[in-house]
Amino acid sequence: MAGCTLWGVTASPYLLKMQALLDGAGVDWQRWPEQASRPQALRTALRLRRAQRERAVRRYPAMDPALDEYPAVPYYTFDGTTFYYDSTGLALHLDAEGRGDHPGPVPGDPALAFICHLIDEAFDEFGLYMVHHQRWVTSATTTRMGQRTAREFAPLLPPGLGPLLARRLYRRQARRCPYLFSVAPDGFDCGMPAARTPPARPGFPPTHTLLEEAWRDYVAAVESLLADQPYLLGQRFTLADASAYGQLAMNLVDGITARNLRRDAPRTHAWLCAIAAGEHAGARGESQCSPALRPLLDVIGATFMPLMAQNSAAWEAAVAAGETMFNEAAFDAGRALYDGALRGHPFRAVAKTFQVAVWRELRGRWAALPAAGRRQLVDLGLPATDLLE
Ligand SMILES: N[C@@H](CCC(=O)N[C@@H](CS)C(=O)NCC(=O)O)C(=O)O
Repeated sequence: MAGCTLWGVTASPYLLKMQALLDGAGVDWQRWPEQASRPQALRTALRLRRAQRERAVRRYPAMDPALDEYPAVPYYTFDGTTFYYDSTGLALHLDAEGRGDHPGPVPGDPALAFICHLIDEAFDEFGLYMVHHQRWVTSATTTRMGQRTAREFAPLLPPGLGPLLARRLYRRQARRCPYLFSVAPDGFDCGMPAARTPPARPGFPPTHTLLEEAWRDYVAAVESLLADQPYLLGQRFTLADASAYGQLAMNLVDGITARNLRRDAPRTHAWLCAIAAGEHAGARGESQCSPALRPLLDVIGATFMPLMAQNSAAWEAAVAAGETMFNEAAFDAGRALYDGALRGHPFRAVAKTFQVAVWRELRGRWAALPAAGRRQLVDLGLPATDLLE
């Protein structure tokens, strides 16, 4: 079976998710540029750049050109010419094309498949905010992400430029914290120089407590679930595990957060390390919606789901008011901003089109679920279903 070439860096939770999906499917992979020769890395970087310019990069099964945007990383290709992006897209790609010789990453049962996609998107969209905050705020003094990423880009860099890239990455990512929902209180000090200190922003309520409480609750929910079963949805590895792994494992290299994980959630820490080592490949067995899922569904229903609903409402209102700029460009320009609240914590954020697409897709899956499946999930304790209607 043809292998897969991933384009990205281990600093990205979505790349970690892609690696785990490929291991789970038994598909060989390489991570470029780090594992490529200089000519291979330069040629692929040029090809990818051209494909982006020509809007020829694909998303499986389809891209929504109005709402979706190309990321910086990761990308994947099976033939070195056709490039794809999106980690959930890779899961569906593997599933549909029966690549690999293991059962697909999405359970067949419709109600289970819905929960699988809900957990996947919750970690993709809200998980990112929590782990980015853990890296750049909680682990600001111990993360080595800059040097690590510069090392992984080395095949593309002129000799000696690594340290400069590392320095720029630290500053860039700290500066981007408010766009990724992590807003510091005024006068915040993380023990680092100002250029590496995640900023406050006038008019934006601080969100550090919100994100730290949520991270603690997500981790505790996973820890209790893994006491009952080897994976989030039962006996075998699914897309839900790949997504939770991608986000939570991102912090395994960040020092303070990794230590906190090992201390407060030893089972989860060991689970993440086992998936990183590919031990989930070939895991067989049934998937099921266990009552032990309840704490995880509760925190998803109090964070991810209401955030997606508020983001979609803000986007619709902005479009109705003639706004055309969204996502990071709008955030930097102070446009398409909205006020909301999660778990009693106020926040200010920018309307994100790609999250409108995520929420629209999830609501579509809920609407397509047979009534018996919805009832089963409501009986299981799935919260906030009114937001899905
Ligand atoms: N939906 C994409 C998300 C990819 C993504 O957001 N990647 C981040 C890096 S981890 C990115 O490109 N952020 C924009 C940037 O850093 O400029 C996936 O699942 O693969």
